[in-house]
Amino acid sequence: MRIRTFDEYKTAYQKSVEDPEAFWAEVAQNFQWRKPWTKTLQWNFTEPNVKWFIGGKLNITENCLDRHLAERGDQPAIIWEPNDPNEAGVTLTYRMLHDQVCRFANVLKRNGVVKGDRVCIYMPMVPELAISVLACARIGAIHSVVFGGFSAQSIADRINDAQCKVVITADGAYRGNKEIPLKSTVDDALIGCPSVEKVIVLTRTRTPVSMLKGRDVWWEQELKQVTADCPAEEMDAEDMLFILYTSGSTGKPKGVVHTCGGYMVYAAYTFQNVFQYEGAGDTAAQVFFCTADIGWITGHSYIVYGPLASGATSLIFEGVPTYPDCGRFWDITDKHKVNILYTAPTAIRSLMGFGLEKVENHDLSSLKVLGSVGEPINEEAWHWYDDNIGKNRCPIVDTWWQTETGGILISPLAGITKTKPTFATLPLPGIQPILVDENGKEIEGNGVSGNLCMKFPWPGILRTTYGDHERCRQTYFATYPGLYFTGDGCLRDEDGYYRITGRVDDVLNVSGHRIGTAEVENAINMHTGVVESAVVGYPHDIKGQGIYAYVITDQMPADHDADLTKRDILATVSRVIGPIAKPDKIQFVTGLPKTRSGKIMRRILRKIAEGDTGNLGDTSTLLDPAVVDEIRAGAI
Ligand code: 6R9
Repeated sequence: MRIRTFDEYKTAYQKSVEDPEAFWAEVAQNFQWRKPWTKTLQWNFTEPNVKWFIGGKLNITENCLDRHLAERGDQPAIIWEPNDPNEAGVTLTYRMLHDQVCRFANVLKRNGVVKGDRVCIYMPMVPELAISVLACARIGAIHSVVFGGFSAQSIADRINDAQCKVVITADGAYRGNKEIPLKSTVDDALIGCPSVEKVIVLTRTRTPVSMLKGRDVWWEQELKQVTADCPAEEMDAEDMLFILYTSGSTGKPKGVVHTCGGYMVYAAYTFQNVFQYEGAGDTAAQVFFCTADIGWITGHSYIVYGPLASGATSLIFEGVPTYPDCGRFWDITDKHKVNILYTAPTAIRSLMGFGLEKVENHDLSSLKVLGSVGEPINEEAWHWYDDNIGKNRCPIVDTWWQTETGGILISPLAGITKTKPTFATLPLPGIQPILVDENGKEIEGNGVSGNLCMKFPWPGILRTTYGDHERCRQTYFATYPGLYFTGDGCLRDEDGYYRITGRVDDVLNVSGHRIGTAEVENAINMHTGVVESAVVGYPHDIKGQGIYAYVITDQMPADHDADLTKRDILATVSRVIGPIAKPDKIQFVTGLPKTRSGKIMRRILRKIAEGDTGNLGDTSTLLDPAVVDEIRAGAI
């Protein structure tokens, strides 16, 4: 399962393409199955229908917990670093984590959760979040984690889409010097969620919360009622493990579905190989610190499942990189002797701005590998990370992947693949990328660019979008028949190295978060007086992309009102989606550039937002070319 040299990578890659089934069957032997699979793979990309390890039975928590007890029961599984560095942290060994997961799984059962039920989790980054996720998996309930920054409306939409029966939350969350009310946001959401029968509330901030009789129960009280004996539910390899909502170019977020067997194999295989994690054998377990939130796929695969299925030590950090000061990541690295740090370009860029003072007063010599994920990393950030954090002795793995892919698809293997700044380099074994032009024709050879697709399934690929398989087909498999379309543009250079250039659809990537332009427009359009809006991305020094909104109101706000109206619109977007979707810039306009068929020409709006107003290209097909001059004159 473990690749140690570039030659071994080449051999593994070749085998994975020539005989994918044999390749993945061999990898999957490294896990604990209750019953072996009878057929390794069945697939087509037309329906689509992808099944891995057919007939295999397992429980992912037996792989993440039980099987480690004999050999590494006393090794830390989770190290938790609280928001406030002066608060005591928590270290959970595999034995302790196993015990707590079993207990909480019994709490879920006590509250009526059975195999196949959906459970929504809206929690701070505390160990209990990982415990909740694993407890669901233990009893075969399907978790749907909603990032703690989403609004009540977003929670409600997700709960209703999946018809969740139970919500797990906390009274509040600490983030930097802020206290965020989670339970009261859940309360607002639940006004419109008839499927929810129970809410389990963890105590964290001990802010006053309303607790509804018959519906709301305290985590701590419930725990007193259960034992630590909870045998794992036997799951089919293709049973659903979780749903995770993600934004696309149209409409509401989709519930991406991952299943038990393939996802487990893929998350653990990529974790061990990409980061070259040491500690599975005789060596002491390395400390792995992924700074993502468990509310995103990166946290699912590389805080919880990948590391734990590999017997690793995973560090969970509750806070933000700039609290109490901009040296927090380096403080944590020093304090816990972090060996592998996995973070996002947006965090690196924001920390770069503070200079080196808070880097240099920490000992970073424990670091061995650095990772990057979520968005393209620019050359300047890459070098800053390499020079100042890795001191030019830690390989950087720029890992490209998506919620839909379950795990990393294109990335260097740490210390094995020669890196090149801004390049995700080469596909992992089992991954067959292909570049196509607009018509779906393959672009062969090197030194070319195109739309990035995959021509063969890997075990971690999404199986469907919850409750709407047709939407899955339409979104990912219909643009280029026979291929999985990623939505990303990509360059393959002369060495055959891949560089992801960004989304080619109407999806923005703001600070590593995926946000659909249509979603933001819908939210803006809900604001009173707004007639129409168009949202585009523009380059932003720290966030990667910023959100630029062009808004038509029924009455053009007078100068003295414009600022207030903008702030009101931001409040509406915050309420409808969450603060992460707030536009950075709002420009009031009287019209939008539209074609005669009524389509907004986003290309022009993008150029204006980028400040590139010199050459807007062909505007002759516009219904009203004069509108462009007005927009250009008022650009912010
Ligand atoms: C894991 C994750 C997926 C989108 C993806 C792409 C962008 C992620 C990247 C990257 C360039 C990288 N992306 N990693 N772009 N280089 N190393 O982020 O999942 O939230 O679903 O976002 O993020 O555009 O399509 P998700």
